[in-house]
Amino acid sequence: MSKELKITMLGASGVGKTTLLTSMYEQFEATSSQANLQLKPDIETAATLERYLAQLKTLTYEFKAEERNKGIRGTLATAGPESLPSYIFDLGHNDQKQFLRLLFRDYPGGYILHNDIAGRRFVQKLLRECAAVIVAIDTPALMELNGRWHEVRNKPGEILKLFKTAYQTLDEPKLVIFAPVKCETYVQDEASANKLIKCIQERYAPVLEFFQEPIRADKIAVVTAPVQTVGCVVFLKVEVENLNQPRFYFRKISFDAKYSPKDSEQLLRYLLRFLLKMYIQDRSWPLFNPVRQFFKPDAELKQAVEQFAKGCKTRGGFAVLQGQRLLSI
Ligand SMILES: Nc1nc2c(ncn2[C@@H]2O[C@H](COP(=O)(O)OP(=O)(O)OP(=O)(O)O)[C@@H](O)[C@H]2O)c(=O)[nH]1
Ligand SMILES: [Mg+2]
Repeated sequence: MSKELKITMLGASGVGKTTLLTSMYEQFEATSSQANLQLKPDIETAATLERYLAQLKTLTYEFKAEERNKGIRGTLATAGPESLPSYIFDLGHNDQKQFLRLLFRDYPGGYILHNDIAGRRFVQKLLRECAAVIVAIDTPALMELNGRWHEVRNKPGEILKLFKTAYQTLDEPKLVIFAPVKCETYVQDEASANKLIKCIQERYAPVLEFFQEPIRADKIAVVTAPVQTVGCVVFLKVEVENLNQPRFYFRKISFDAKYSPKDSEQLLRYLLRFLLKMYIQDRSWPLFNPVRQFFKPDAELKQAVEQFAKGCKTRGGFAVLQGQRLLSI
């Protein structure tokens, strides 16, 4: 039986789902090898994400940029949800044959809208079958003007409805990572980073309350993990166009600033920490059978993952909001 585990992105259009996936890819190989782990993308995955990486780097070409005319293009699925690829990464150790296949799913953000029946059904299915969910957050929309554009951009109401359907009854534990993107402006010091966490707790309160309900509180781990996907581009201003649509403008921190992403490997560290804990707990959760087969009986591998997972940040905007027990190794 193949050892596969699924992880899905979640978020509205343009919040940064594909960017997060791309910046994780960019950092995976480097960081995992430091921990004596190998995380290899398959050929299609590498080709597609390399292309997105080149697009993402264009964000640093101009000093001032209005979003959407630079960077990654919106994800399309012309042939419907089933035509969307999985992004495949094989996690291994010491070039051993034994590996765990991580399947990441991404899709057009329009799928979370209430009028997209097929898209929503697809996202709900992903939420049920995935061990972990990465909720991408458009941070300038969350933070600027007291969150005036948060609803319009991040659609927290639709996110809540999707979780309410998919997580009504949970048989196995889940990891939910709230990942603020385009957050360079808001994590430059500890005080601003703590303000960012507080805003997430306030503006996603209904979702967090749903996760804390007794029937599921012990089965969901919730983490905040701000990822600086470009590193050198910060928020400049927001202007309101026709139809009351906000347009966000960004600028580079200096003319010659280069593409310098930060912390995208933290998403992998928290994910592996959670999977390792599921293995250690050794409960008969079918979703985690692949993890059991992967770790058993390889003590060295377990140690390598433990080492890697110990690198999880808990400051600078990183925090475990719920389910510490599901992450303590
Ligand atoms: N300013 C700024 N823009 C960014 C950053 N990261 C990504 N972007 C841009 O934000 C836009 C949206 O990012 P995407 O990753 O395409 O968003 P998405 O959630 O995949 O959007 P859909 O595919 O349409 O659902 C793109 O144009 C990115 O290039 C960042 O750190 N700063
Ligand atoms: Mg996309």
